[in-house]
Amino acid sequence: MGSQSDWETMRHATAVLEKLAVAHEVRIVSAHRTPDRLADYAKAAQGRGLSVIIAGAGGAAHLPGMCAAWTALPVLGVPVESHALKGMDSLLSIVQMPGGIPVGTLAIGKAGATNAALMAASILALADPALGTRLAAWRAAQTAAVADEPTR
Ligand code: RP5
Repeated sequence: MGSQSDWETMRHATAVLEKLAVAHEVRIVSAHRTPDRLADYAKAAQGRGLSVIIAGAGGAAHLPGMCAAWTALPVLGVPVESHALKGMDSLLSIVQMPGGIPVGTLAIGKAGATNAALMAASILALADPALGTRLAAWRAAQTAAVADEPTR
C-alpha cells in the first residue's frame, strides 16, 4: 500500500488472505514518497518467490501502474477512497493503464481490497488444489450465509 493511511482499506485484503491461509507480506511502498523502495520491491518480487502483488493506493495513485512497469507478475490494483474525490481519482489513475502494462483493477475501497485478495487466491489456486478447496469452501459459506428472507 502507498501509505499507512491505506491500511484501513487494505486490512480487508489481509483478512481474506489470512482466512484462506495464503502466505503473504504487507508493506508500505509509496510511488511518490519512496520511489526507490518501490523500484527495488517490484524488481525483486519475482526473484523472492512472490506470485501476485496487490497494490492499494489513493489519490494520484501511481503505485499499481509503476509496480506493473517493474515486474511481469500479476498486479491487482485497489483504488483507496480519497477524501477529496471519494476514490474516483484513485480509480481512474489505476484503471486507465495504457495498453501493454496491465493492472487488474478492483472496486474502490473495502470491496476492492476484499476482491483483490479473492482474485489473488483464484490465481494461486490454479497451481494449488488445496487452496482451491479452501476457496470453494469460503464461497460456499458465503452462499450459505445469505438468508432466504429478510429479517423484519
Ligand atoms: C497515496 O496518497 C497513498 O496511497 C495514500 O492513499 C495517499 C496519501 O498518502 P500519504 O500522504 O499518507 O503519503 O500515495
